[in-house]
Amino acid sequence: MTELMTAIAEIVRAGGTTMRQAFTAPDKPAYSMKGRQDYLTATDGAVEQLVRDAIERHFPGDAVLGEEGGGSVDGTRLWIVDPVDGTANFARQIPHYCISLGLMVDGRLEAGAIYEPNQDELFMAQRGKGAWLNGERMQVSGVSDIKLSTVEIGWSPRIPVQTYVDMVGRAAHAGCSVRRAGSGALGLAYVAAGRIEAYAEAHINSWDVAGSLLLITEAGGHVSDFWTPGGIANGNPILASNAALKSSMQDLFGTPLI
Ligand code: LIP
Repeated sequence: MTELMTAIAEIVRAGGTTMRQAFTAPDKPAYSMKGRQDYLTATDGAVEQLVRDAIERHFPGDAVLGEEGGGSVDGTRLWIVDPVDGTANFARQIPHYCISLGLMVDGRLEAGAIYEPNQDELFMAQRGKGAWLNGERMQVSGVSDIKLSTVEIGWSPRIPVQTYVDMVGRAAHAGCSVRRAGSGALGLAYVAAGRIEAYAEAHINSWDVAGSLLLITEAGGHVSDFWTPGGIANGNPILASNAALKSSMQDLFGTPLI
């Protein structure tokens, strides 16, 4: 493992340990609402600060953009972090959440990691060096029949209800098994791990995807062009798919895959 990936692994594992301690503490994490169906816990802020401090130690001078603290949207070296992706799950004691961390250099993702502390699963990728799950090489699934596929379709209050309903309806009529588990970052990591065939969402934020997108392409899958225009600052729609269903998924969701 390269020095960069060793540092990233250390940072996301430390964040995950903090999450897990809060999640299992006798006094369950209190939460507030940032908006409709938009949860916030003290752990979100604590983990993001842990990540910011660690990046300053390991990579002084690098820029950081975080879901809770905001920050730069440009910079030669930019770290993009979602300290707790799946906050609604975390707040409601559903063990399906993760920390997501991605490194962008000159506007291109160079490394990414997702850590899910409940299963102790560390998903990592570095450009050109493959994608790994707990040290084992990851590969997207080989499922080539859409009627045998599982697709996760993300939801948030940021999109009109009918948009989401239409996406679910199209996928279900195409024969997909449709799920929604509440963490976009984990759903994308599961595409890379071959656990599901595709992930789609009508709008998702940069911090939700920055740790996962490279996992998918390094595992042989395809993703839509999330970053332009303005993906870092404003988010965008996202589609990710295995290779065998690339054409079917881009036709189904009307989103070109790279
Ligand atoms: C999550 C996102 C995703 C959405 C989830 C949730 P958060 O982000 O990864 O876009 O489908 O409902 O919003 O708020 O848990 O960090």
